[in-house]
Amino acid sequence: MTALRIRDFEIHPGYFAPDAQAQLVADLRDCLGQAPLVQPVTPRGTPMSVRMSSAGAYGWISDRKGYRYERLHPSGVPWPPIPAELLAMWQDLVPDARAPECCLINWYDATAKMGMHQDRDEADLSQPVVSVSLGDEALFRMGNATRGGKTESVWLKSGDVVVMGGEARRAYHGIDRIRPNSSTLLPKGGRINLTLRVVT
Ligand code: MD6
Ligand code: FE
Repeated sequence: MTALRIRDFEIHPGYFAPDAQAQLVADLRDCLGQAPLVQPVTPRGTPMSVRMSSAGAYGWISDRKGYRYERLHPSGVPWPPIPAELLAMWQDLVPDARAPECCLINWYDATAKMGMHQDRDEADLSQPVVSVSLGDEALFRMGNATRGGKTESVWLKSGDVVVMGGEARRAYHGIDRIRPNSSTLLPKGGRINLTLRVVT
């Protein structure tokens, strides 16, 4: 499958075939058994609509104390290792990048969304972020290095991968909405988004 480029966003439709998606879901169940999903709040105390966990050396946390990376899940246990097939994907798509140190796991129910944001809590913004979509389709909006201005949107489907490098690494982006029941991958529906990052 050939990649699609929108600005500096590199989209790989159907990177993971259905059987590979099912294997990923099985591995993520193991991860979430060790480091359960939590509903984060913003630093101002507003609950986010997604539920989150992480795998890897660091997990991304949002709570009243702010946004940051932590070595431990809020329960005090280490984050589980990043599943091998995700490390293989990283090696395949961004071979020149350093090894990923965090795989953020976001779970969306039918009504969840994510406001326009930049990913900039990482020390080295020359390193890409790579995201994997599983389950229900999501409307992904891509903006600019500063808030506002023209945006372009694309529906991300189960198995699609997005590489955010170059100019896209600092671009605002978000999820406007989920298309409920658009995938049968997850038995109870919903969407999982994985973002792999270099943190340090
Ligand atoms: C999502 N993704 O697809 C939200 N961040 O659910 C992100 O916020 C994101 O897709 C950095 C790089 C790629 C992404
Ligand atoms: Fe993001």
